[in-house]
Parts: sequence; C-alpha cells; structure tokens
Amino acid sequence: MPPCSHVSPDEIRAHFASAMSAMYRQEVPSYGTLLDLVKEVNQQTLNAHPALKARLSSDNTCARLDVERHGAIRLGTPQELETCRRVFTVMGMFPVGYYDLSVAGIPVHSTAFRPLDEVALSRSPFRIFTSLLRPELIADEELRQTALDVLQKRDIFIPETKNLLELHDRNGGLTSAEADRFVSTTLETFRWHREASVSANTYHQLHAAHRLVADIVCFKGPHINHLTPRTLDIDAVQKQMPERGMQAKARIEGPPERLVPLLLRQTSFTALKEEIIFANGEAGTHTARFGEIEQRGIALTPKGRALYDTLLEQARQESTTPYEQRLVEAFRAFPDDEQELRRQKLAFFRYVLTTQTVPAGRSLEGLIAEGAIVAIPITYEDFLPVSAAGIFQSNLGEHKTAATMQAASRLAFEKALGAPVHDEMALYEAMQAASLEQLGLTETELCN
Ligand code: OOG
Ligand code: NI
Repeated sequence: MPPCSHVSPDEIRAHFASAMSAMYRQEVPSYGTLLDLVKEVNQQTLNAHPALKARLSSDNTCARLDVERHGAIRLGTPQELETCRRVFTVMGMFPVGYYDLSVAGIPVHSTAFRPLDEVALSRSPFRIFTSLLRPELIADEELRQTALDVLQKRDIFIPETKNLLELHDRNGGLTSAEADRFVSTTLETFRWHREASVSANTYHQLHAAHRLVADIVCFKGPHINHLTPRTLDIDAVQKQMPERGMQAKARIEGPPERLVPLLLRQTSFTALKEEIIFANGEAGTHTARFGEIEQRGIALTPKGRALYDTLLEQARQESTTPYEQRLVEAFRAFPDDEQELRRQKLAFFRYVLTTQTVPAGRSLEGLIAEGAIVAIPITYEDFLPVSAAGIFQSNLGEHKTAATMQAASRLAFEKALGAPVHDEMALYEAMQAASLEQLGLTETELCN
C-alpha cells in the first residue's frame, strides 16, 4: 500500500483528542462548564493584552489554545503500558520524562505521551499523562496478590484495536477508514464503566491500601480521570469557578503568579462521586474523576529548574507566614524578566529573525539589542505532578508512606514500556539550538 494513502499521526491525534473531549464532556458535565469558562477568560485576557495576543498569534499558540488538553490514565500492568505505547505511537505521541510519584506517597510511576516537535505540537497539542501501578508498594502480600490476579484477568483493549495496531505496524500507517475505526475503538478503552470487577469487600481493602490502587485495579479499564484545558490566566479562572458551581482547591499549585509565567500552574476540583455496582451486586460510589485547569509558562533549563526546586522547597518550610506569601517571597530570588532569564540561562528561548537576512559581523546579543532577532520563550510542555501531589499530601498531613516507599526504578518502567523515555530537557535544548541554527548561529554564541 503506498504510504500516501495513510493518514498522518497528527491528524489521528487531533481526531482522537476531540473524540475524547466529547466523551468526557458527556461523562463529566462540569468539564463542559469549565471549557466554556476557560474559553471566555482566554478571550478576555487576549483582548486586554494586545502584545500578548500578537506574540501568541505569531507562534500559533492562539490557534492551538481552544483544543489544547492533557488527560491522565492509570494502568495496571507492564503489558498494558507497552500496548498503550504502541497505540499512542499511531497518534504521534511518544513517552517524555519519567515521574516517580512514590516520593509523594502515591504507588505509581509515570510518563507523559505527547508530540515531540513544534510542528506536531502546534497541529494538535494533546498529551496523556500515563501512570503504571507499582504493586510492590502494596504492603500486604495477600492483597497485592489479589490485585495482580484481578489485573491479570482483564484485557483493556478490544480486539479490533489490537488488529488495527497490527495492521498499522505491518503497513506503516492507517488509511482514513482504518484510522476512524482506530479512534473509535481505542476510545472505548478509556470510557467510564460503572460495573466494578471486584466485590465490595475487595474494593474497600484495595481502597484502604491507597485510593489510587482501587481506582486502577477494580474496573474494566483505565478510564480517563481528568481532561485539562489550558488557560492564559489561571487566577481569573480560579476566581470565577465558584460562580459556575465549581469549588476549586484553595491553592494553585506550582510557582506563584509572575510577569513571566514559569513552567506550569494548576488547580483542580473534585468532579464526581460516581455510582458503581460491585461484582457481588452491591451498590456503592467511587470518586476518581476530577476537573483541572493549567497555565503554561516558560521551560526552564536544568539550572533554572534547580533554582525553582530550591525555592519551592524553601517556601514549603513550615512557618507562621501563610504559604502564598512564603512562595512569593521565596521566588523573589528568581528573575522575572525575559532578558534576565535568558542572560542567566535559566530558561529556553526560540530565536527568530525579524529582518530579511542576518546582518553580518554582529554578536547574537548585538542582534537582539538591535531588534534584528527576537528571543521568544519556549513553552513548558511537560508536568509537575510530584510537587503538586507533594503539597497536597503535606497539607493533609496524611501518609508517612513517602519515606518508606522504595525509590522508583526508571529502568523497570522503561522495560515495561518497551522503550526508553525521551529526555524533556534534551527536547527543549534541541528546539533552542535548531532556531539558532536556522539563523546560521550556534549555541556557543549565547551569552555566558
Ligand atoms: C496523575 C495526574 C498527573 C498532572 O496534571 O500533573 C497530572 C493522576 O492523577 O493520574 O495529570
Ligand atoms: Ni493533570
């Protein structure tokens, strides 16, 4: 079959993301309300800030905002993770980063499947944060075995998805009709099912081990547990949520509000208490699915990330000053000016020529000072789940489990995945370097 009859992975991903969003909107009505609110706030923010609007239009961010989402799923076995990797490959999503959530007392480790390059990200910026259960962190041996037995019996993909996957791998792509079937059959894997696959008794035991263990083990498949739109002003959305009947967490996680937004800020709310039916016929409820919003900022270099981690840790130290204030105070040590972030190599930038040709004989700094080249912040495309979860746990003062859990094994995760995860820092570094290369400049010409 000639490859030209194949649909591009970007197109399949865009189609899947929109189908997923439609499904979640139906399953979780407050998600729809949230989308409407985020859209309004984004529009207001752009109208109020013409310079921001001009910049976001120039790099295609405006166009991608309306459809930009990330979702999250939790898987039970290495086989499920491996098949998910193959499924997401069809959609042009690849594992980026390794996150050890056990340090926050959560018995999983994770990666984020996402498009890798700027072109693909601008076509469809869809990501799925994907976690894998670490059964060895279920302390009770008998319960651990029960969990493994239950998981061993399920198959989260319907046969047609697996057939299409084989076909894809054999032919190197999918035709339009095959891609349509692939999207609709794959969607089934992430649908919510109210029938639990275990008895009420087993559910409660697993829930007592950790509520995420129950969520992962007790159902037919890895239901999508949230789908998050991206806002340009998370403080404004947070403020308006109660008026629309959504009660967000009191605190926005991540860095404080800044002139130059850093990394990622997020806030969430419990969306649903869902009615379920246990395998023994008993009725019950399950709370797993939630609503979340995020605001994305600039990607930090390893040096910038180290400073970020230090300041966040500083802010977390208990004191009589309220947390928000401690956070703002700690982050005074982080430059809040694009030029300064760039000069100190704390963040990544894309270099764009504003003239026809690069004027000869000038340094990069000279060209920037003249306005011949502009440095545009590279957006952080990844996650900060550990710091979010960490704050959550310490707030509640619950679980001393973090210290007792053994360190996660990245190698074991990659073995289960069947591939290494991409290094997110290397991806940002490559984006920055490619933009310089296009101008005939090299990284060494960046200021020191
Ligand atoms: C992990 C969620 C991680 C985020 O935005 O940091 C995530 C989970 O609850 O499954 O989505
Ligand atoms: Ni999330």
